[in-house]
Amino acid sequence: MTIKLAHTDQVQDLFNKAAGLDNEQGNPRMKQLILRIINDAAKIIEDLEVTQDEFWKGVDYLNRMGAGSEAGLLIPGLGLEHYFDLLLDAQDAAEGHTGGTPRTIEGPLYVAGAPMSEGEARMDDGTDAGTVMFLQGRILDTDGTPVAGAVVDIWHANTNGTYSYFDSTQSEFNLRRRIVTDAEGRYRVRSIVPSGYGCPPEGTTQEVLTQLGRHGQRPAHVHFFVSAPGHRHLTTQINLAGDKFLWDDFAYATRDGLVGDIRFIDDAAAAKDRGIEGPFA
Ligand code: MBD
Ligand code: FE
Repeated sequence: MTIKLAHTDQVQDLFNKAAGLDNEQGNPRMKQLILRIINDAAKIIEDLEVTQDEFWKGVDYLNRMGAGSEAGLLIPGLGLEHYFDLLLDAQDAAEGHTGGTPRTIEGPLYVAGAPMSEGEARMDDGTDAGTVMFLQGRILDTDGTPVAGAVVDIWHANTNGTYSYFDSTQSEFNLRRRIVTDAEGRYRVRSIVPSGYGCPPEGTTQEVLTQLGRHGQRPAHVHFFVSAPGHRHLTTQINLAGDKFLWDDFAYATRDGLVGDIRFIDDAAAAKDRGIEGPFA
């Protein structure tokens, strides 16, 4: 026996009122979103015969997830942040916008306001005995013209796979910098090779992933925001080739075109031959 109670006029009336549709106050967009969420929740309860026990376990989960600030971690783990990449790509393709570096997810660990410098920066505070990493590139528009004065906002994890601000043992803005590109669109940084990220093993995100038979690991990666006046903001990453989790990323952020080969060079003179001149400041 299936009762489609959520579809009845009585219930729709209730939800309309609950979403404030019978008043003139508030925010219309919020009303639209909340009405849809209430409706879809009710349909899930009916269709999947959600028990009272499951319902209250879900409520408790949301409280615990919020208490641990893990909402932004569960969302990419469920593929819902990468879904935006697919949606925006499809919209671009439909509008004939092609080329350029692919976008990928931002993730929950960005912090605004990193130190800004012209052309180059050192990103690490020198306290982590990691492998020195030189990372450099050019910002080009989709015609291949260099973009001078673009802001390249870079952030990545340390050798423990943890990020400053979220890891209180690191100094403020460690491994977070903004570099303004030079006249040729170039930026370069000295940093340390990051390690991959793992969801907190005792956290609420891993709790769900375990129920799904999944791990919560990301490959080693470096995040980028690129912005310039008159250009669309780009959110992207370089995921490091050779990482065990490169194509087994719990957040689905690794994409074709966003895999970076890391070349290990022991000899500073050989590095200079490749156009790498460090250390910077
Ligand atoms: C990360 O470092 C990250 O980039 C994402 C997407 C999710 C969790 C941690
Ligand atoms: Fe990350």
